[in-house]
Amino acid sequence: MRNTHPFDAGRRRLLAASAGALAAGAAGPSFGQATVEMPFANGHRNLVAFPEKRPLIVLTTRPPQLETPFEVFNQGIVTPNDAFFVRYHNAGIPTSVDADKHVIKIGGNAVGKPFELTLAQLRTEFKPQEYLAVNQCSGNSRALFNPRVTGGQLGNGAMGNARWTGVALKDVLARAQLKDSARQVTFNGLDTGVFGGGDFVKSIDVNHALDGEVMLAWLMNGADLPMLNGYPVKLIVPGYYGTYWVKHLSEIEVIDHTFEEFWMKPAYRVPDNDCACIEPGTAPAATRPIGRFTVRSFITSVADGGRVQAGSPLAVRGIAFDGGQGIREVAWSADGGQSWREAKLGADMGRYSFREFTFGFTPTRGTHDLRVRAWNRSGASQPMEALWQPAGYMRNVVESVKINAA
Ligand SMILES: Nc1nc2c(c(=O)[nH]1)N[C@H]1C(S)=C(S)[C@@H](COP(=O)(O)O)O[C@H]1N2
Ligand SMILES: [Mo]
Repeated sequence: MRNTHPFDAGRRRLLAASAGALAAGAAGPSFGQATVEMPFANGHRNLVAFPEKRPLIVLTTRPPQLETPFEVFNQGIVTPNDAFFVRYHNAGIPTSVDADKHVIKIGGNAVGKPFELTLAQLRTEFKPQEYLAVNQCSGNSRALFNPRVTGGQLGNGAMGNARWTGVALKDVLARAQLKDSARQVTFNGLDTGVFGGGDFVKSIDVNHALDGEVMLAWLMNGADLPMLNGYPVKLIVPGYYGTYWVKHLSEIEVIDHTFEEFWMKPAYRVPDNDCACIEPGTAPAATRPIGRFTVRSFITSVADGGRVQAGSPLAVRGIAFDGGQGIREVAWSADGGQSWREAKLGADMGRYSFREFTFGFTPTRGTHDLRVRAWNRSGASQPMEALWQPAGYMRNVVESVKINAA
């Protein structure tokens, strides 16, 4: 295990990159900086390489909020660490962590035996496990909401699929001697709150925490976690929105009540009904904490507005995922959803992973409105018309990719 972290060396780069982004924002693209136009109003963005990252789409620099350029999702089912999106709420983020000194404190009023774990203990005293799982921000695709909503104006790149290696939270909690009163488990990381909602702390129910799948991971795609993705250890909550995947994990508390501090209430809640949606402009009657992903699918091999050759066979590829049932079927349409055929599914890489699909057709001259729609193994699918909610979470409409064949 190493003491220092490349982020240390990259710290100057972080500052330089931030300054560059600010300068470019103020003075326009005359600095020669790479920029991108996202497909929505006010979608002009800079592409900047933060430490351990390739150039990513910058939403904010302090704290870093970075989106993955969508073409990355066509390059493989696993999202490379240096391309993986970054989301923070508070500016007080760690820029170097001594992995040999890092400890995770386990306590709370519903444990019989509080204790501390070093990373070395975590790695050696429990049985490791690993699986592929998608991490997706609740607000992924928020900028596509209509009517628009406030919050980070993200395109579709606040998601990624990685192989996570760690140990089951269940095994760690087994050492703490949970009391019968245990109701929820809270998670805190090294970053600190400066204003607004304060320190970022999340919670899940104790039954969920003990499901054997929720894990404390120190490897991402076989390598140390990038600093910006939670080095040296991060909570993995497969199938659940990224808000629960607490980075730089340092404190776990088992408590005898439902935790309702800012980041659980009022933040990160959805309308408490079947669609987690309401009519635009109305207010939800009741809310609940956001939970599992809805079903999504994306064409990755061709972008909206793309040009293809008329009369030649076109191979189309994409990805689908859901909250953990696994994808059962993907259908495709080249006529805006009037007629549908079945796509071919790629290898099953686990029920929390992206699932590849492919299909082919020979476009005639003109515009074709391509759509894909996925179903999971319990029959849940995607709506044809976008659902709306005030926080801009959980978008999963069947998207339209219009291509031009000439
Ligand atoms: N410590 C800490 N963990 C955090 C957050 C944070 O602000 N601080 N943001 C959460 C949110 S909302 C998301 S979407 C994911 C993003 O994970 P990533 O930055 O590794 O892609 O981190 C989660 N974990
Ligand atoms: Mo998020």
